[in-house]
Amino acid sequence: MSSNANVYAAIERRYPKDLDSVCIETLDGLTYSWRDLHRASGCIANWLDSLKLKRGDRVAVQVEKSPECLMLYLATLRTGLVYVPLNTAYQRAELDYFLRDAEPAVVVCTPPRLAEIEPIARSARCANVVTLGEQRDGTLLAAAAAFPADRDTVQRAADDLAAILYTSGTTGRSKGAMLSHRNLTSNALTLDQFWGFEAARAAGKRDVLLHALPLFHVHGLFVASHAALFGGAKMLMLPRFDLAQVLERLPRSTVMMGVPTFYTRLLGEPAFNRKHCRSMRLFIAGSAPLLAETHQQFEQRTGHRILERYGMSETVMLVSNPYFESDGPRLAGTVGVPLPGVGVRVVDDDDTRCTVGEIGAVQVNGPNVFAGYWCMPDKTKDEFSADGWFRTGDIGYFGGRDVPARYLTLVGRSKDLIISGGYNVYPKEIEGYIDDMPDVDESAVIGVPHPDFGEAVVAIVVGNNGAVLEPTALVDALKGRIANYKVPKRVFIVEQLPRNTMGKVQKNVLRERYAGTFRSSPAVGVRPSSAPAAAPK
Ligand code: MCA
Repeated sequence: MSSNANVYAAIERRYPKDLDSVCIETLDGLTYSWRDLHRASGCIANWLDSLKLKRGDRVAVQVEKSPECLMLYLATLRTGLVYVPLNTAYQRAELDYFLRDAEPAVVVCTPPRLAEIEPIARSARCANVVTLGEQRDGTLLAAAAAFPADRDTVQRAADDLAAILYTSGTTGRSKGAMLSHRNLTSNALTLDQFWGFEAARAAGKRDVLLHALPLFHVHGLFVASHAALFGGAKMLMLPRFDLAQVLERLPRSTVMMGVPTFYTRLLGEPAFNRKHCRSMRLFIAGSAPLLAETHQQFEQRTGHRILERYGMSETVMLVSNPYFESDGPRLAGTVGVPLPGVGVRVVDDDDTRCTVGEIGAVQVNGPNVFAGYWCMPDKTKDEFSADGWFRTGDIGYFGGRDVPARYLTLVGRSKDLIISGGYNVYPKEIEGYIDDMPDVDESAVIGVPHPDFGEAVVAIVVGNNGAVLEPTALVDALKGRIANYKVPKRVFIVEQLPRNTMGKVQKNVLRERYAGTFRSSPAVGVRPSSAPAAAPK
């Protein structure tokens, strides 16, 4: 048994026997075999080695989703470097922060943004800036093509750093969650068993995973891609969630992972029905709460009970509804049971366990829990209890009426977090930008219900000395400075913000006051399908 704890060594040990079988099929029908993946990531890894970097140096990547992006991730693992994926929506100010914080030795960006990003990388003392396009173009692949494919995977210890995932910070400053090889491998192996990939292989079946998530977050990169790579499954890789393209490929798929918006959009398509799901064995939802009514509507429409699970960038997956009946029922409205080998507890303010049914703070420990935040030892210390459990920042309880005691229900977040279409948005960051604008006295940013994204960002703004503020001007000023998904979908100008006797802004009052903002609006943010919804063939 190899003692190499490198994630890639674990993936390689599990490659299917037939290396020439298809591993990835793209939107255009292009196919990549497992051998292609292994050889191409080998060439990129050998190019990375030619830069004479040190183990643990960072590779920051802000590129569109593609098989080559996944190969770059695998190459980073194979060389013992640290992969730092960045949301493609991040703008200059955000990138400047991430690159100065992570101090990467390599930055990989899209060809069109090279002129904008290169100076930012240079100012963060990064000497190697290369590009990767969506159509196998860019300087990275051109450079790697000059290198041989053969190489070994460097030896890594279980607790060596494999990736840094930036997760927005309650105080507005994003924090780099440091994930080790052990965090990633232990979670992938657990999910391989718990979600039935292992059983499918044992039954001689090969899963086909429909992959429509971005590759710069845990969900799309470590949960979906690792499920396929550790499970020997074929990936039907879509650039993003496009309703028509998903409908067209569902009949050839067996597993799909998505945020709740994926499922509400499928339900919003009258043509979507059981025939699309005839080969499917599993629909998984996560990254944001799945409404029990969505769960029920989906089951009525398709006969499938969506499996909801609960994860974080800091812990990968920690709780999941069961796949196998023998592990228990799939209960709408709960996030399921702690995964095998993962400890989850609900505690009061003194970190004392709550009784079943009692609401408290959710804490976790186990091989999936990260080592801490990059260059933030004090912040890291605050996030762990004295006995070493990670404070998730979520509120919940075990059990409940007709719910077994080991099932966890989340009821909210102690941190001021908005989850919009599966993306985390922290109000403090947006409030900071708005409050810096001329004529603005103060602002409050909240999340309100949204038919498509689940929650949408809304800003309530007070002008300076009665200055007349123009909502669209505020939105335009924000666009181009921060990622679009963080920009308030609506801005309300008010005389003053509601405050409690302590003078603290009462965001709960604002959430109630503006709860109906999007109630009747059409599901905005829904990309017009590239073609009329495909009825299953
Ligand atoms: C796009 N827009 C959004 C969002 N996405 N606005 C708010 N929230 C969003 N999530 C805006 C765009 O800025 C654009 O605005 C307009 O909507 C249309 O953009 P488009 O790209 O066409 O949007 P879309 O294709 O409809 O994307 C919606 C989406 C996408 C499919 C829900 O956001 C998505 O794939 N979300 C998944 C995110 C994810 O992977 N989360 C996992 C992280 P404008 O018109 O003004 O330009 S959480 C995680 O990893 C943890 C560990 C876990 O447990 O999973």
